[in-house]
Amino acid sequence: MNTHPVALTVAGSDPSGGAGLQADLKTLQAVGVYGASAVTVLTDCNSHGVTDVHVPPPRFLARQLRRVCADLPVAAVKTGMLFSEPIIRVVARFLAADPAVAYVFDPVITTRRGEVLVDNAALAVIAERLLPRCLIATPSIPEAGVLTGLTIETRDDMAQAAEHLLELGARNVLITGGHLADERSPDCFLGRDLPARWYEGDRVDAALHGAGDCLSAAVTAGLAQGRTLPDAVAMAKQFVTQAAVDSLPIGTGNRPAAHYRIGRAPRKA
Ligand code: PXL
Repeated sequence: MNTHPVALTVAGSDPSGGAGLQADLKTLQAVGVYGASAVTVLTDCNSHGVTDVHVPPPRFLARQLRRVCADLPVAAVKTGMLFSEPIIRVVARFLAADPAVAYVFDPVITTRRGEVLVDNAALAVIAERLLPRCLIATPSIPEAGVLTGLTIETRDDMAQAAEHLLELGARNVLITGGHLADERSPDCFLGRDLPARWYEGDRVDAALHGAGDCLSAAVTAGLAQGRTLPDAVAMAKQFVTQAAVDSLPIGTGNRPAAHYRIGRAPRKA
């Protein structure tokens, strides 16, 4: 009998390993979940940013999704970089076919530096097709701003944007506070059937690469393990805060969140 939880990330490839599906798989592994990945797009990316994107045929993504799910007992799915409208439509069809699977929607729209990771046609359908299906959406402040059209500068703005995202169809939303001009880095949770709350976290004074991917992957891992949503989010917030504290300048650009260090065997003395 299979007793090990399985989660699937549907995301773009970051060959430098700090963001995208590579960050998701490392996070799933660190939390103790078997990670599968279906690739949406290939980026030419490193810790300095994305310079190019190659988009394989969307029907190839549909085939990956079909074959992985025919094989593995996927308990939770997250999406990351989807990039184009045809890809979003493939993902929406896939998720509609299995309404029971827990779905975490990380609306990867911009990088921390403001690079746009979706094309214009995709922006129009991303909220319409995916927000109503997800168990939780996890936008950053700039991403929540794009989805709602609101300017978000304060905690009150975050709470208002979260309400707006519920009105747009999300069941639960966690707006991450990494971009807030604040000494802390609070995440704002709002749900239809759960109490609103703030997940507090210390701000780490380092420019990070892939921290948002790490958070949404950890939420997905928690759900695959059978945790409740509030428990999965609390675990994920703790995980990503530790991954930020532990981050190292592995490359010459932003620091990858240290999903790769958590849970490792202690070094020999
Ligand atoms: O962290 C956002 C992100 C997601 N997915 C891919 C990326 C990036 C940022 O660089 O390259 C593939």
